[in-house]
Amino acid sequence: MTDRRQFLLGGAALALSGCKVLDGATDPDSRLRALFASHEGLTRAAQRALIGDSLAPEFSEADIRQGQRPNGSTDPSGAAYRRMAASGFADYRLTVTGLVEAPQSLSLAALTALPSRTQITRHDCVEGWSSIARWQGVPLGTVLRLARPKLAARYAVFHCFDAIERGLSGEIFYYESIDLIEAFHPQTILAYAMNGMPLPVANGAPLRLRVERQLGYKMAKYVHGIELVDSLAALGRGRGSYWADRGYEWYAGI
Ligand SMILES: Nc1nc2c(c(=O)[nH]1)N[C@H]1C(S)=C(S)[C@@H](COP(=O)(O)O)O[C@H]1N2
Ligand SMILES: [Mo]
Repeated sequence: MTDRRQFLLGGAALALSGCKVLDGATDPDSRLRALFASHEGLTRAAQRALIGDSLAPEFSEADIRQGQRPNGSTDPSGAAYRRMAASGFADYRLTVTGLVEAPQSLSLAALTALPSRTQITRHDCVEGWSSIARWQGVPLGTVLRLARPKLAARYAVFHCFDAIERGLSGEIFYYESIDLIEAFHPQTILAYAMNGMPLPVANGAPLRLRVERQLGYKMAKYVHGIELVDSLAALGRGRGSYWADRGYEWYAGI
């Protein structure tokens, strides 16, 4: 409110003072300067209201009370995944495809060689439980920058190894998506370690997404592919994620 009022007052001052405004701009006490300052404040407030500037809370080691409870898929049964797991994910590749200038195929060694971020955060599952754990991984933004997103890219889609459903029409593999603002958020990481250990299979080995401002189902486990797209219409039933296609929110803000 204050910003808005100052902005309006500043506008009136500008209109009244006519051609003197440029001189006034060098005077530190001038209303014109106040106008510029409050206008900057307004722009920042408007942008933040739109894109969100919040960091999810981070905790201390002492807040980690129990292991991360595995939920959803906990042991993908596909032959390719089982083979990879048996060899310690030595053959694992993360692909980055779609609307990018430089498609990527990254080994775990390549991913862990990139600068990492570690964060102790709380995971909230829509089913009503939470747990605090320490996650280490490479910021998703770092990986996307390697692939150089094209201007048309709007969403990052995550393709996973686990068949979450087996029906008459075949297997449905878990899929999720976030927009590029969330993708470049500093706490959005591709985690390969949890509580100081390599990520266990039950929690999404070898690589799982952490999107700390949203609910657990957004945090795709067993990720093998990231695809940049301009629309979610062609994915699943068109709402952007396995669970969004089944009635949950696509933007699952906490
Ligand atoms: N690939 C994949 N990712 C997934 C799921 C899943 O079944 N498959 N379940 C989701 C849900 S509902 C939750 S709460 C978290 C659970 O993560 P955790 O097993 O590490 O606790 O993973 C999410 N990501
Ligand atoms: Mo969940």
